[in-house]
Amino acid sequence: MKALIIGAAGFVGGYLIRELNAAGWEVHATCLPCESISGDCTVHTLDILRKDDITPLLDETAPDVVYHLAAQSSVAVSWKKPQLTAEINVIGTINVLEALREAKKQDTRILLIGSGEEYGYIREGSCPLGESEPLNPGNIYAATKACQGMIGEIYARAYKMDIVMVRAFNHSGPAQSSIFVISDFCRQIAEIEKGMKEPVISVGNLSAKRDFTDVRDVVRAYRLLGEKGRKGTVYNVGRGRAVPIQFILDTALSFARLPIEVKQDPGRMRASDIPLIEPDVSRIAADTGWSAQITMEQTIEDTLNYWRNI
Ligand code: A2R
Repeated sequence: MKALIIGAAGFVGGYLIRELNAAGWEVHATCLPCESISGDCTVHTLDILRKDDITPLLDETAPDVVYHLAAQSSVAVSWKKPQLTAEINVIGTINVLEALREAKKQDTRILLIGSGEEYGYIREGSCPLGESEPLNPGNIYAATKACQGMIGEIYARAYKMDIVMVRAFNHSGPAQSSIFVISDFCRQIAEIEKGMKEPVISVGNLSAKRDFTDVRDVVRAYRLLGEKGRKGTVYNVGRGRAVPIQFILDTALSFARLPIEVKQDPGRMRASDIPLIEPDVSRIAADTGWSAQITMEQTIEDTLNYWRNI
């Protein structure tokens, strides 16, 4: 199998390259001219806003599966730069789909990577969230990802293209930005251990329950969906078992090498934190056999060791 990963310089891209390599795939990967990619793959530069550059790349690489990871993926940035977020996440995706359509690459599968954030302000009692649950995005990033998925469904239906839509819930692991909670706690602990910070960890709402999956499990799901997903179908990717943020804190602290005080920081509390977000992952399990295998304890320990070693 041959893959083209668009937007491979980010957090998930490197893991996906390794996953596909290990399964014997040939991998082509793109990044912006200002970025670089490490891993066993052929690297191309591509800005998805330059549509005319996409078609020659598809011709040159002739992939069986395109993984579309390129995005403006930060919720915080999406509030500050809504036009840019919509441009990259919506127009950029349309550019990729149009290039595939025009190239008449009907047999090329494309995975559009969306987000569990698309469900947004969920109804009470609606967890676990099935893929047919209404989308009610609560931020600009989530709205653009919901739009990406809807456009994907339209292209799949109208042009019979082989498109698979993914709604990935929280994923984490070594090298993730510390704006995300597991990485944030682990980074703080590592900095305390190195004497860079007083022995106090700042935390937000610890009672909210969220669903976390190791990024290495997530990219295995992406590989399997590339191989076995049903065309035109939306898949939740997650563990299917939410835990309170308190569990992450307790686990991370259990690995700490010295006593650490916990301090609630009002700046980290969100006004409208939804108490529970948990996906129903029975569809991906039924169609691909996938389920999350790596324990949260392992993810947290590996992430802490990452921060200790940089
Ligand atoms: O924003 P940058 O400079 O970090 O670059 C990101 C890149 N990217 C683009 N690539 C091609 N053309 C563009 N116009 C463009 N704008 C941004 O896509 C970054 O290198 C990559 C996305 O990687 P991350 O932001 O690290 O996302 P991550 O965690 O790897 O997630 C992969 C996908 C994204 O679509 C998320 O929204 C979704 O999974 O959850």
